[in-house]
Amino acid sequence: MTSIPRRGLLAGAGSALLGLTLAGCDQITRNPSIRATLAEAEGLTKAAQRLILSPTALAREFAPADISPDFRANGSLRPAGVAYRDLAAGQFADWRLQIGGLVDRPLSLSLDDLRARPARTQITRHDCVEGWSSIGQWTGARLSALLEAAGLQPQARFIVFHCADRLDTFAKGDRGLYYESIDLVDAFHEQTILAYEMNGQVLPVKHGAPLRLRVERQLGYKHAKYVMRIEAVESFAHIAGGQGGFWEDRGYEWYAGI
Ligand SMILES: Nc1nc2c(c(=O)[nH]1)N[C@H]1C(S)=C(S)[C@@H](COP(=O)(O)O)O[C@H]1N2
Ligand SMILES: [Mo]
Repeated sequence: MTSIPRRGLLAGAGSALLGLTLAGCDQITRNPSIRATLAEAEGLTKAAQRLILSPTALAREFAPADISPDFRANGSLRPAGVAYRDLAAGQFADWRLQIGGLVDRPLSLSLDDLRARPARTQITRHDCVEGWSSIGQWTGARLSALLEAAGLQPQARFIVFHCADRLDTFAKGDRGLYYESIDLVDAFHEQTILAYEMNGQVLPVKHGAPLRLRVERQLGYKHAKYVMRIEAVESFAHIAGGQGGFWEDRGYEWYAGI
């Protein structure tokens, strides 16, 4: 815990807040790459949130009665191109999730393979930066278990999610492949899953079929839909615009804590 950035912020915060911050950190700080991530000052927003929120604190979970009858869909609603069309036509039987980069054992997993891995179901609220929220139930493979199976190398500090869709923005001619990234604190968080089910059904195309990220303590744009490939990296500076995500390359915060 001594490596948490900007500890000085806590100076006047009192022992109750300090106690909350220290709770549950033991396990996570045993991992050297997580320690390294915590050690880097990523900017005040993230540092401040991480001080108040323990690395293992859960996002709020809801009851089945709270599920939104009409969960909104946003951004890409169906990736263009024959490759995705053919995969979808075959119920994604030929689709494989690739897990590579800084790992000892690269993996190639079918939906059935993913369903056989440790899973989690959670009912959470999705908050879009555009100002709407919806509550849904998500079931998916725990990212931590997949990364443990692949064996992260010590230099790995971020997990990048490469998606199937290209997105246009309001700016003329601005178009790019959607991607996102998270640090190892969020990657190993209990509620961070790769969801293949929504509200007890197979994940619909408009919500990111066959697989989408749920990273519940952050805003909607971090929740990459249509995930095709996962890459462990030391830095994302060499990817696309270098800011760690499609919207981050266009000015959004990389750490989008709620
Ligand atoms: N691949 C991909 N992932 C994406 C997006 C997108 O356009 N493409 N939009 C993001 C935004 S801004 C939000 S709010 C959520 C919307 O998820 P939903 O369609 O399931 O509501 O997906 C996020 N993930
Ligand atoms: Mo969003």
